[in-house]
Order: sequence, then structure tokens, then C-alpha cells
Amino acid sequence: MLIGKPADIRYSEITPKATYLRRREFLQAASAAAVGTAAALAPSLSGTADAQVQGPGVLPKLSNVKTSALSTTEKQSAYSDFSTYNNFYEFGADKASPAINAKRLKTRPWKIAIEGHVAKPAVLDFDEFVKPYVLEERIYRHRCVETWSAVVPWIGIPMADIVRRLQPTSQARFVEFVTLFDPVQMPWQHDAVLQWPYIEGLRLDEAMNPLTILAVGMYGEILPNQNGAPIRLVVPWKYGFKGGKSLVKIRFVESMPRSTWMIKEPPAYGFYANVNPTVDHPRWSQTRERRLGEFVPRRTTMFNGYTDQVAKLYAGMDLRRNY
Ligand SMILES: Nc1nc2c(c(=O)[nH]1)N[C@H]1C(S)=C(S)[C@@H](COP(=O)(O)O)O[C@H]1N2
Ligand SMILES: [Mo]
Repeated sequence: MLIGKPADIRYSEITPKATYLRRREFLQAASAAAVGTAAALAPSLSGTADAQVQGPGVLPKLSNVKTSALSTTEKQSAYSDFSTYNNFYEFGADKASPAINAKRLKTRPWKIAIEGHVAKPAVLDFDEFVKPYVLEERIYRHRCVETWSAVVPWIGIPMADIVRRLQPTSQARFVEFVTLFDPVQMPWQHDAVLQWPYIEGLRLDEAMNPLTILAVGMYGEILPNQNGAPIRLVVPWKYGFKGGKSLVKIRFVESMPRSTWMIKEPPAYGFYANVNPTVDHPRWSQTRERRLGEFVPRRTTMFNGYTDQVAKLYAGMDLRRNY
């Protein structure tokens, strides 16, 4: 390992030539795609630039991002941890693989289909889809059912704004979020570990709760591919698996969608998936969690600490049966 490499040694000299060339190609492609995103997003933002986030400087920065009273002031997880410890089964089943394998994902051009019980079904280009909205920073707790957690400064669009604009009809009671199916780019989709594409769903009122966002960035920058570029769902009072990555379709439907993890193992993964320290997963007690970068576990809190904002959604429901 090279420690403290002198500034005058060029990257190409310390890396085998073939690797270097491949990496250079990737970096060029990645930055071209990324710059396209930033440029496309920038003119559409009408919010006040009151969030001065210090990004890690890896990807293009998002500007004109509003801050939010819904953000936590808890210590944020390190970008280097949160962008290298991922669940994204389309790119491998272990935590380190997505950061390596998702590099090949092409996030431009990217289409988003709006389907089902909605005023105007449409297929929109990603940049066209996000254009009407003001981006907000939402610093949220993030809790995986595997009992690791993080604090993440997401940047996104309130889902309620999107729903209002898309005008679902009175028949729409649930929203289904469908993610990309493309085994050429996502080689693990050849593997039947999960049913592809990865699908998640929310009740319409859950989708419209002020906490629910579609994220297009984190840590002041556009999303890295492994965290769900170009756009992913974030529902902070639910286990992380509800947050489908790399979305291509939003469907307004009448009945409860059957999501990927419900199909995989019904007793372990329910539709609601609300963070609940009193209801255990068959293999993981949910009493405690460990934050990325920390060693001492902490107690998990009901609805991941968002009880004030979401408890009313479940008034009168048995959360043991509706897990
Ligand atoms: N398409 C897709 N979305 C997904 C997953 C996945 O495997 N594929 N994993 C889920 C799980 S289990 C979690 S915990 C979160 C992890 O998001 P992160 O890697 O950004 O922390 O993404 C969710 N969204
Ligand atoms: Mo997860």
C-alpha cells in the first residue's frame, strides 16, 4: 500500500495501465453523465439557497436546495461509509459490491413512467420529471431491518408535491414504485434471489405524508449509483427495504401492491415495514441498532423516532399483525 503518495506521481504511474485506462474511461463517462444531471437540474430550482451543505466533492453539487424543519440535528454518517456499505441486490448481495458494480449503471437518458389511476398517464424524461419541483434537504435517520442504521442528508422532492401534480383519481389507494429491470446493466438480475424488478409500495396517505420524499441527491451532491441514482424512494419511519432504488415507474393502483420482500419471505417482511422495536424479524431482534461508524449499539425507537409525524396514519391498527 502506498501511504502519502507524493503529489508529483501521476495516477497513471501507480496504477497498471489497463486498469488506469478503464478507470479513466469510467471517470469520463461518469462525469459527463453527472454534469448533464447537474446542469439539467440547476435551472429548474426555484427554492432559496439556504442550505449550504459541504459536499464530499465526489459528484456534481446540487444548488438551490431548501432546508427543512423535518431534518434531524443528529450527527451525520460519513459519506465514505454510507456510499460504500449498501443493499442493492441488482449489483451483488454483499455490502461492498454495489459501490463497485453499480459504476456501470447508465443513469442518462432515464425515463419515468406514470401509470394507473391518474389524470395523465405519461412517460417522462427524468430531467423533465424533476423540473417543476423545489429540492429540499432532509436529514433523516435511516434504519435497515438488518439492524444497522445511519443519519443521511438526503436531497429530494416531497412525494406529496409529486402526487398533487400527477392528480391521482379517486380510485387510487396505493402507490407502487417499480425500479429498473435491465439484466445487462444489473447482472445479479440473472439470479433468482429476488423477483425482479424490485417493487415497493405505500398507501396513498403514507406516500403523501410530509416525510416521504423521492431523493435525487445526498450530502449536497447527486446520488451515487449505488445509493439509487438517479432517483429513489425514502420513507424514514420504515425499514430501508421500502426505499426502492433507481425508480422507473410510479403506478397509482387500487389494491395493495405485492412488494419484492413480501413475495420473498412473507412472515419476515410485511407491507407496512414500520420501524418497530417491539416486533422482531424472525432472524433479527429489532430492539437495538448500530449506526455506521459506531461500535456501541443504541436502542431503536418506534417509527424510527418519527412517531409525532406518522402515528396518526396507523390509529386503531394492530401493528403486530400489520408488520
Ligand atoms: N432496487 C433496489 N432497491 C433497494 C434495495 C435493493 O436491493 N434493490 N435494497 C433496499 C434495502 S434492504 C435497503 S436497507 C436500502 C439501502 O439503501 P442504501 O444502500 O442507500 O443505504 O435500499 C433498499 N432499496
Ligand atoms: Mo435493508
